[in-house]
Amino acid sequence: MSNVKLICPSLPGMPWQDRPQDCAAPVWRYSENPVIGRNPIPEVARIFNSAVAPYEDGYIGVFRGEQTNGVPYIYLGRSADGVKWDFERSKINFVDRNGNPAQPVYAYDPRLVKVEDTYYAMWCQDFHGASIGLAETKDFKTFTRLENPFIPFNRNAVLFPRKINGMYVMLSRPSDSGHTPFGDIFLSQSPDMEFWGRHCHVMGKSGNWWENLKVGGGAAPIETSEGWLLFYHGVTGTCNGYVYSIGGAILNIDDPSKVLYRCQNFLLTPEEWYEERGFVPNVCFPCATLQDGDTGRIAIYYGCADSYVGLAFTTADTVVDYIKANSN
Ligand code: BMA
Repeated sequence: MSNVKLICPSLPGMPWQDRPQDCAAPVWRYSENPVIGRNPIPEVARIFNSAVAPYEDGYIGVFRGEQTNGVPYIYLGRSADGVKWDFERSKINFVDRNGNPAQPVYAYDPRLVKVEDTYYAMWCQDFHGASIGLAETKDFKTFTRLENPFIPFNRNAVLFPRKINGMYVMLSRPSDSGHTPFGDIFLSQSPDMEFWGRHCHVMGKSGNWWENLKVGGGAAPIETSEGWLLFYHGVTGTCNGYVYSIGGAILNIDDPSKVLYRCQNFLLTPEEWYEERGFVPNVCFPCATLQDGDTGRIAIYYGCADSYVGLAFTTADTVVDYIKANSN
């Protein structure tokens, strides 16, 4: 038995289910999935690829809502238990530093990461092509846009939850303007969340069939005694389109551009009806986790088939041991 420590606060009320007796997998699904179904609020047909965080007595999140006009946007949601969510009817209103409206044309695949006393949301938006949008909030009432960190084309930005060697650190995935058939994970640093540089390559596609086309950052990396635990998505191409699975890697704690271990097996791949059937079939797309520093429990929020949000569970010991044992 290993004893991997999660270096994070305790979160005793987080969603949790023990691994079923008959399950040997390193990550297991919540029995009541999907936790967000279709038509969650008027004018929003589907919510998926969304991110949550502990906030006050419960949880808060930024949710990708596919409007009934087909344009994706970000909606705020709140939950007492992390499972049952209430959404605001209207989209998040972004403002610039002067308080003037600063709405992106569209916004999708948001992540939400707290660094020190500020929550940062990052998403994909139009900036003369697909690129990363960034905003900060302290109260979830005012979302202030920051400079776009990267030029187009780029997607899947994920901030680390603390500064490393005094710098903010963000993963991203340079891409093209379409359903990009390639993509590696890069790392960039900033002293102030405005100027980004020191770009490094972290990892690309691999020879493992489930991630032999492209990879992209998923949930904000989790600090552990073994390094940064990264859940990411890996994509393969089939004669019927892309298949998105969840992969796992462990990055060096002081220099997370260095991959210490990378699991050759997927951690979760489309198997259930809500992952295999939907607007885009065969998609498991992780965007956030909750974790409890006392027990090592981890809950993964992932988009399912571009139609639903699912929850899956693991523990620090289980998943880190599995990644290390199956690393190539
Ligand atoms: C990617 C993104 C994701 C989506 C996935 C599968 O390019 O657009 O939002 O989940 O494709 O359609």
